[in-house]
Amino acid sequence: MRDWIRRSLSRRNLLSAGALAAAGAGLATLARTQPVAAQSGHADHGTHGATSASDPKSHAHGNMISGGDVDNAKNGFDPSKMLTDWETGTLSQLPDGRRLRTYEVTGEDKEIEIIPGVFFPAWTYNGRVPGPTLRATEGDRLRIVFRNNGSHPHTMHFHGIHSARMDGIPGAGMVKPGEEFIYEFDALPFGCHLYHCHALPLKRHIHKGMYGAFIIDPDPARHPEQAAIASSRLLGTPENKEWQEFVMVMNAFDTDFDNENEVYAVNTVGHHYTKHPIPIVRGKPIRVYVVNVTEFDPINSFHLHGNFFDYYDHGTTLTPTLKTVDTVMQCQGQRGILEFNYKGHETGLYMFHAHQSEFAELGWMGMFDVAEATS
Ligand SMILES: [Cu+2]
Repeated sequence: MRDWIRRSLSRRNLLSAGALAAAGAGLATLARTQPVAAQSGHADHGTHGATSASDPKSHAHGNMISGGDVDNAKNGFDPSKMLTDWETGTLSQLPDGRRLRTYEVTGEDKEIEIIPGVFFPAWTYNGRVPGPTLRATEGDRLRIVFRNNGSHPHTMHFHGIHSARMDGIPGAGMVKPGEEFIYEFDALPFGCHLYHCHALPLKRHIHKGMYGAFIIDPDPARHPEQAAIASSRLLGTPENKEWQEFVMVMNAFDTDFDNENEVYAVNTVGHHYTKHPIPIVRGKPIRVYVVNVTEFDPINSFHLHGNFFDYYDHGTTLTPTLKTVDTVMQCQGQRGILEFNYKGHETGLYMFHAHQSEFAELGWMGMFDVAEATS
């Protein structure tokens, strides 16, 4: 019986109404759930594998999508808003005239809903998973005040250039519950980076939700030969306003703590962008900051339908490192910037997803809704 419950709850079967209904009691001890079968449109999806082509609602996706939505208000974050939610900190000036950016981040334990009815006991930065997207400009002095209100020791380890003292590992910037540490370093190099907890056991701290994107925009003054391109990446410039920018953190959740993920997503909530396609103005170019933090799987990937993109590995160059590709893979910690547009396309829904089909079925799938500008 115990084996059967375990098998029923693992990976492909997790979202199946049958498994949840039959094994609800067992699941409750692993991750608090509500029976998904009770939600509209899901009861007839009790088995996996077959797609109902006759159901118009399933035209664009498989049958693994649970009905309804998670409670964004209770989670305290909305994946649609997270796409463009840049935390730029508080600006001030250092005695030497340099710009200082100060961020305040709090570690908190928090239960979050990752697909409708499935809850995960997360450890968070600022109560959200992924944590805030910290955005700065190349060369800024950064000061990150990290207060740990969680139940375990945590750190903030930044992928960037900094001293050993500021590395955010045990012995250098580890913060016990109730305590505080200030990480300070320069925003270098420009690119698409990330931060995460580096407390031990590492895989558990990362997987529990302690990670976020860390974007350093290039300073055009430092790149005179490519100043226009650099300006287009610098948040708030007229050149940058021509772009539609999004941040997508590829993550996954092991809801039964067997070192395998049951739910995959970008920005935490499985299938969110399938249910809520991302509005795209057809004439405007698109830039996506993609970061992979998926634990337990060696790689993750991003595949775009009906289109190709240029790719900037780690975002640390102003010329693409891959041109005209429609799929990239990233190991954990790897990241990059995608640039593409739909100028020559018909309007409509264009899919993007992990090209590990299983990840896509378990939540890592979404849609761009390409339309003409309305005004
Ligand atoms: Cu931690």
